[in-house]
Amino acid sequence: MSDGPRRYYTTPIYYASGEPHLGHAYTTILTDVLARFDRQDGREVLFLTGTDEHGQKIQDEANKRGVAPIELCDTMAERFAGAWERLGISHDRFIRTTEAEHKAVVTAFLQRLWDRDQIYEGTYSGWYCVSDERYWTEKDVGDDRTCQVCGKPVVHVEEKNYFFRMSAYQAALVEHIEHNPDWIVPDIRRNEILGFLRQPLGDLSISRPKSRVSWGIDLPFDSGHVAYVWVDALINYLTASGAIVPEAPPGEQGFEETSGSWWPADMHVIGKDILTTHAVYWPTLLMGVGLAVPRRILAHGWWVVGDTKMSKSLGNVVDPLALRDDFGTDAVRWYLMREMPTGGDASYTPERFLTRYDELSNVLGNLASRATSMIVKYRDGAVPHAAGSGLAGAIGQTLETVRDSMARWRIHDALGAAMDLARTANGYVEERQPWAQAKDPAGGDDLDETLATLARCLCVLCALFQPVTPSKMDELAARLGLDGVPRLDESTGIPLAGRRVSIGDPLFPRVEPAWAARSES
Ligand code: ME8
Repeated sequence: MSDGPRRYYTTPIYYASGEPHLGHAYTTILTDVLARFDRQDGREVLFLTGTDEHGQKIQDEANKRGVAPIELCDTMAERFAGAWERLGISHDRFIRTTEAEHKAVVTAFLQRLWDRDQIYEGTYSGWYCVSDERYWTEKDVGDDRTCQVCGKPVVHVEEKNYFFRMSAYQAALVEHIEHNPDWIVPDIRRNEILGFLRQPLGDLSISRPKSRVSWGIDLPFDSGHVAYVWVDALINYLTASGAIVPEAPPGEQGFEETSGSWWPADMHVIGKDILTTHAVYWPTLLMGVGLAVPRRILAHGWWVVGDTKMSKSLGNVVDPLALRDDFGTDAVRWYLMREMPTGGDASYTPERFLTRYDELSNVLGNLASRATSMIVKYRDGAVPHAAGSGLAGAIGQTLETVRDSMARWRIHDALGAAMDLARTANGYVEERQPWAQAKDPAGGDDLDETLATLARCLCVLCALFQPVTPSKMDELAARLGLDGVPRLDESTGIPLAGRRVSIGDPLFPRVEPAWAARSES
């Protein structure tokens, strides 16, 4: 991660063969939270997401539906973009691998590898999983000949392929990982890759004969083959960075000089299912063309249902948009970020969703509602002129914990600490009993201090929750009479005395969709 003023974040680009589900939403919201947190901290951010539109999987799905591949991609790209809009994603660029700009960068990249003698022609004989677009060895597929990742049957292929000399970079990659302990986060994933790299690394097939897959980008040095979809897809991160200028003469295309562009990416956020492609194929390909590797890879865990990974091919997906229709965008974001320990797995259950929603409603929502109501009731809606320092210690400690957790990409801990501050503030209300202070003729100053403290705390909470619940925090900022959600570093000092506070509907109202019928106990 650069310490500089700019950060470039990416999500995987999702296959345009199926609808967005909760797993895709998780990665994208996680990246969004990181991007928003950095923007709020004053950094300039490039946040990239998009769709992966080539390869056999897309070709087969389009055939199944009886449409042209590009029609399927147009439909699905719109579906993903629409889902991200409805889930409050603040990406700066939505890339599609069928875009002319991307095709030109892939072509330049492959030509560059070819010119540097990094590619040779050979024959591939082995197993292939269409669903994951991956080759597997005899050992990988076992006796039942199924894919290691999705469990679907694999097919045997024997074909002419072009290979990238990936094995030549094994030692350099191991050295890079050993010298950069935080390059792959969390540690368990780093160790997994180091373990994988203890075996000899083979070369990488980077092409498919058109006789089998025609839906792809032509190899510049053999038009009878298209680029392997994973190579095509990984290069999207480079396309969007602006580092490569394909039409420039060789030597000026940007492969040597990347200053001024967004490359290298500060963080690729991915799921653990695609760790090898990102932590082995991608950096070695970059070494092959002479470019810097990304600064960090964050590989999160899986949302599971029961014991099984949630996935389209397994048919057990939860629709994030349906949840959002019932509870609102911010509730879905909060649940996903708070429930899954960043890097680990988590199980989706409606009960846990409700428990997390109750936290928003009963702790944060309740605090906002009682604090604003009391300022309106007892002080005619104006934040009193008082120090408001009653919770300064707790606020200071929370900010420290949040910053520390975010710096270690433990988003769930950062959010837990923010919610704990709201809990502490509710405790402060109980302890101070402002309703009693209001009745006490000598309690005026104490009441002012209580209310000013609560206003300060809400102001800080507004900044802390903004990356995860942005639209509700816009509402809260408006109710506190602020011009907008304050920056985190300004939230402790921004003047509040005299601001006009207003009361509104509950921020997180009680919701009872049929599936969420709560048992009375
Ligand atoms: O792999 N839990 O696309 P994809 C958590 N096109 N995250 C999940 C998940 C789950 N159950 N299921 C999916 C591809 N994801 C390639 C990527 S990148 C150059 C090319 C998320 O549509 C997670 O981020 O299969 C995972 O890595 C990604 O969706 C896979 O999406």
